[in-house]
Amino acid sequence: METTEINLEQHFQNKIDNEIRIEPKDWMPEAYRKTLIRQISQHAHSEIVGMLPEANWITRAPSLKRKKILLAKVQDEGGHGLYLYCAAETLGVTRDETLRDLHSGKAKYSSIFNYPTLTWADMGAVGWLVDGAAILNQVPLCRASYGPYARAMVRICKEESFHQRQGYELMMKLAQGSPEQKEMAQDAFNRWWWPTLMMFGPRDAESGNTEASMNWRIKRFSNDELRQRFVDMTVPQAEYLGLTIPDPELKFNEETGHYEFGEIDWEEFWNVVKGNGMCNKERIDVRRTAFDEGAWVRDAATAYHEKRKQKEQQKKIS
Ligand code: BYC
Repeated sequence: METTEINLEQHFQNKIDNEIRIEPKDWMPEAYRKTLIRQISQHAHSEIVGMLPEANWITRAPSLKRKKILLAKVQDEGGHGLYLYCAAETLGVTRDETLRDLHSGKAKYSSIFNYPTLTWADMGAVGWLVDGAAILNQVPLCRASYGPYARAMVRICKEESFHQRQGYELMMKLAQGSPEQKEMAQDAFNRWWWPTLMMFGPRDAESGNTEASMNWRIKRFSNDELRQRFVDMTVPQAEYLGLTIPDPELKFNEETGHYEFGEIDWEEFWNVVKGNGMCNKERIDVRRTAFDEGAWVRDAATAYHEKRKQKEQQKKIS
């Protein structure tokens, strides 16, 4: 490494260690840039693909109030995806490139969105569990060292907290409803509990990116730390709803003050991550079709922009 590059690297790490944000025009090591592009674009894809399992229920929401809530939530997620794609663009990657990687299957997105939403109760379980997990993971990202990512996360987290609350409230209504409704809530809980624990990523020992991401203060907590926090937070919420946690090994350890839980099915996790989950193919097919069918909108917007530019130039000349 050249002396100047060592100095730049040292200066960069000093800024990180002193909690000074890195901004788009600042010098940064190539590996930091690549890690951010990977994480931010995968996060954006997760938001966009995450709209699909819920959009499935908009036309079947049981009341006008629930339909409005669900519509607003899905729209928020579209917005989150857009802020995040913009944050990724500040690192020198184009929207076309990130979308190409999603459509070709090269880029990952959260494993959780490859599970089907089978009943209305799944809308409650997704809001309560999936958004609950997302908040735990994302609140520390509001302090990520890269400015545009951290700032996008502040707004996203505010909206996520409403998403989580509406999910818990929906589950409460079902859990306090008829025996059939309570059964639906329990069934949804049984199906979403384990996939939600997988959202936090592989065990720390298998998490190849954590060490560097923590040194760069992109990640503030490891995958296992956040997963444990989620279990500790969610078990009392499930008990309050009167639902049974689908884990016979779950028990509270008085000494550590934490819940111990059973082994996650890591084979299932990696299978889903590698593209072989229940809905992987369907999700990507829907995204590809939406992209192709939206080409005329992008073309029209570009043509309109060009026309306006030309008109403004003509005005300046005359
Ligand atoms: N699914 O070294 P690791 C939402 C990959 S959206 C798929 O620990 P890292 C919502 C990982 O990418 C929620 N892949 O990685 C939206 C890596 O592969 P690559 C999305 C996963 O990055 C709509 C490999 O496994 N949230 O909440 O240090 C409706 C090894 O992992 C998963 C974010 O994206 C997974 N679950 O840590 C409702 C948050 N886990 O990339 C809700 C931002 C791991 O090296 N992202 N992999 O090929 C993060 O915080 C981190 O990227 C992760 C993983 C904690 C997810």
